[in-house]
Amino acid sequence: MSTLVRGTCNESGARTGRDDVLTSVSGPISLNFSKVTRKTSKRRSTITASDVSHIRNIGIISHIDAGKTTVTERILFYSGETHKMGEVHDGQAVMDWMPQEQERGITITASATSCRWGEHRINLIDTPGHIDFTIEVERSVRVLDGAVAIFSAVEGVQPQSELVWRQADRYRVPRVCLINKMDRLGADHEQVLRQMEQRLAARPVLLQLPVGTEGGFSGVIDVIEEDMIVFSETDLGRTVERKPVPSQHEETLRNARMAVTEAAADFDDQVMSDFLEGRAVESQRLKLALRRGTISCRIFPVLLGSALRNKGVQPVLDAVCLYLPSPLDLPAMIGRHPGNGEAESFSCDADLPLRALAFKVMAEEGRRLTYVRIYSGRMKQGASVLNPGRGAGERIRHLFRMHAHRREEVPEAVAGDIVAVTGCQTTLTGDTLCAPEHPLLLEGVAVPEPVVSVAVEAKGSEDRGNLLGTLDYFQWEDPTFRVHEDKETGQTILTGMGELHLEIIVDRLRREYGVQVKTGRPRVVYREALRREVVRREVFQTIAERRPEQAELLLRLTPSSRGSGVRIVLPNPVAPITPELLAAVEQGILEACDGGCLTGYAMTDLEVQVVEVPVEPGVAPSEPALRGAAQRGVVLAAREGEPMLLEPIMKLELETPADYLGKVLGGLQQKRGKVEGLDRRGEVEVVRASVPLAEMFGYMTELRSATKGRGSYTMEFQGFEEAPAEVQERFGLAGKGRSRGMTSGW
Ligand SMILES: Nc1nc2c(ncn2[C@@H]2O[C@H](COP(=O)(O)OP(=O)(O)OP(=O)(O)O)[C@@H](O)[C@H]2O)c(=O)[nH]1
Ligand SMILES: [Mg+2]
Repeated sequence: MSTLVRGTCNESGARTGRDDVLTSVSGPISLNFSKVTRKTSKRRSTITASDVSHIRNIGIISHIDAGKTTVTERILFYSGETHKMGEVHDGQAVMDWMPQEQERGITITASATSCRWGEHRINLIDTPGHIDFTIEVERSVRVLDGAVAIFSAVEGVQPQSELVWRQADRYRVPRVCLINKMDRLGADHEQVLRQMEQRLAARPVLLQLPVGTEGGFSGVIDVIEEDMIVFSETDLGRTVERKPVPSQHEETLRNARMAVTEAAADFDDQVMSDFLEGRAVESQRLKLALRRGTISCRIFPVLLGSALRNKGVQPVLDAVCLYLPSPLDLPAMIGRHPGNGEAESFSCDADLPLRALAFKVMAEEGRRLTYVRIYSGRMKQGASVLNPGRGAGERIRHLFRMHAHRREEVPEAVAGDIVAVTGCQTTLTGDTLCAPEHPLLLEGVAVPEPVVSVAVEAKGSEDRGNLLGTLDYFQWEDPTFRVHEDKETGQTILTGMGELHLEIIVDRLRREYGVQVKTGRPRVVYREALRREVVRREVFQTIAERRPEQAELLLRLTPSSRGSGVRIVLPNPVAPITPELLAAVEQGILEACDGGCLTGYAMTDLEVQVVEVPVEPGVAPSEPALRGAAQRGVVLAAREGEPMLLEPIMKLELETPADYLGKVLGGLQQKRGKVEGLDRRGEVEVVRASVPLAEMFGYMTELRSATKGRGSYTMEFQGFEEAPAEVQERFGLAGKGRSRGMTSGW
C-alpha cells in the first residue's frame, strides 16, 4: 500500500522559512475593523495560482451539537454568501440540506462550502459530530489544512471532542478553538480550558475574555488588541464595534495578555526577551509568533462566542485567516510511485504535474460528483487524468465550487484548492487522480471498522430490482457502508457504523429512490480468528479450457495479536514464479480471509505466510490455479486452527446524575461491561467503561428509563475480543479451550 508522510510542521513550516511566514501574514490581514466593514468583495470563483496564499481550507469539527452548523451558517451570512441566516432547530440550515438532517437537527454528511473573507477564500467543510458518521470527519481532516474545533462552554470536552481532536492530531491539522454557547446557564470557559489541557494534552491560548456571563454575555475583550468587541443586537450581529475596555476588566486583561505573551515567546526570540524584561510587545509581533505556534500544532488559540446569539463569529473568521496555514505554508507532500513504491516529495505548485486526492463521492441520480483536493498542478474542464491506484483513466467533465448542495461551475482549479468534479467513473474515496504521464499515489483515507449489520428484504418485485443498484450508489459514497449477500439465507446484509447510520440508509432508500424494504433486527459484525498455528500443503486441481491444471502451495497460518489485522507474507518471485502469479496468490488469500472459514465473518489477527510455491522445473502454474489453491488452502487450514469468533467491544462514556449511579452501574454489569473509571463533574457522574456492542442495542431507552431521562452516553469502537462460549456455540464453534476440528464441507 502506498503511504504518504505528511511530515511534522516545524516552527516555520517546511516549505517556508521563518521570514517567509512573517511576510506572508503581514500584508493582507487586518483585524482592526471598527464597524462592520466586511462588504463581500466582488465574487471571483476561480482561484489563480497567485491567490493561493489567501486560501484557507478548513473543517469545523466537534462533539455532536456543539454548534458547528450554527457557526457555519453565521460564517456564510456574515461573509455575504447567504442573505438569510438558517437555523438548525428550524430545519432551515443551508449546510444541513438533507431532509434527514433537517428533521433530526443533526448533521449527517459533511458539507463543503466556500466564502470570501476580506482577501481570503475560505473553503470550509462542516462535519457531523455523531460517531456513526466519523468517516466524514476522517476524510475531511485528511484533506484540510486547518480546523476550527468547537467546544460547548457548558459540556466542555466531551468524548466525541476527544475523538475528533485525535483525528486532527493524526494528520497534524492546526486548529483554532471556539468555546461556543457562552450564553448558556453554567457556561464556564475556564473549565473548558482546563479540560483541554487535561483530556486533550493541548496547550490552549486564550485570546479573548468574556463580557457578561450566561444570558448577559454580550461580547468579548480582545486580549491582543486590548479592546472590547461588541456585536449588535439589532442586525443579527452584523455590526461589530470595538470599544475601550471597561475599567473593571483591566486587571484580568493585563494578566491574560501576559499569558498570551508568554505562550508567543516560545516562537519568537524578541518576544521572549521583551517578556522576560517586562516590556510590552506590539500586537502584530504577538500574532505572528502565535501563528507559528499554531501552524506547528504546539498551541491552540481559543476564542469565545455564542453562535446562536450571533456573537463571536467574525473574530473566528479573522483568526482562521490569521493563524491557520495557507496551502503554501504546509510541508512538502510525499507520494509513492505505483510501480516501485519510491517516494517523491512535491510542493503546492500550480506549475507541477497534477496530483489530487478524491475524498468524497456523491451519487446524484446515478451520476457521480467527486470532491477533490488539488495538491499540485491544475485541473481543467475536459482534462484526461489517471487514477493510478486503479490503473484507470478518467475524464473531468465539469468542475464546481460547492456551496452545500448548490454548485457554481468553474473552468479550472489550481494546487491548493478544493472543488467537486463530474465525469469520474471509477474513482472512490481515498483515490489519487494525477497527470497520466506522471503517476504518483497519495496516501488514502483511513476507513474505520463498520461493526453493525442489518438484513433487508425488498417489499415488492420492483423494489427487488432496484435494491442492489441503489445500494451500490451508497457504497460509492460511503466507505464505511458495505453490502453482501448471506449465502445461507440469501438475504441482503447491510453493514455500517451503527444503528443510526443504517437507519438513515434505509430511510434514503425509501425517500430518494422509492425502494421499500423490510429490515431485520440490527446485529453485530463478528470476526473469525485462530487459536493455533497451522501448516498446510494445498494441492489444487482445476480444469481450464478443457485442460487439467494444478497448483501447489505450502502455507503457514499463525494467529497474531488483537487488532493486528491480516498480514500476508509472500516469497520472492523466482522464475518461473512471476510477481503477477504471486499477486494471484495474494488475491486468493485475501478472498479467503474476507469470506471467513466457517461462519461467513471475515478472518482477522492472522499472518498467512506462503512458505513455498513448488513447481515442476520450468513449468509455471496458471494464475487461476494459484488463486484457487491459495483460497482453498487458507480456508481449510483455518478450519484446523481452532477458529473462534471475536465480538466488537465498544468504549463507552456515560453521564448520569449521581443519584442514579448505582442503578446504571448494575445495568452495565449485566451487560458484561467493565467499568474503567468514574469521574465526578459537579452533580454529574461520568462513567468510562468497555462493553460488548452486542449488549448495547436499545440501550438509550434503557438508560433513559433508569435515569428519568437524564442520562446520556456515547460509544466508539475499541477493538475485537473473544466472544462468550454461548455465542461461539451458536455459530457452531467451540468455546475457549475446546476444539472441534472441523475439516469437512469445502
Ligand atoms: N444556547 C445556544 N445554543 C446554541 C449555540 N450554538 C448552537 N446552539 C444550538 O445547539 C443545537 C446544535 O447546534 P448545531 O449547530 O446543529 O450543532 P452541530 O455541532 O452542527 O451538531 P451536529 O452536526 O449534529 O454534530 C441547535 O439547537 C442550536 O440552535 C449557542 O451559541 N448557544
Ligand atoms: Mg451540524
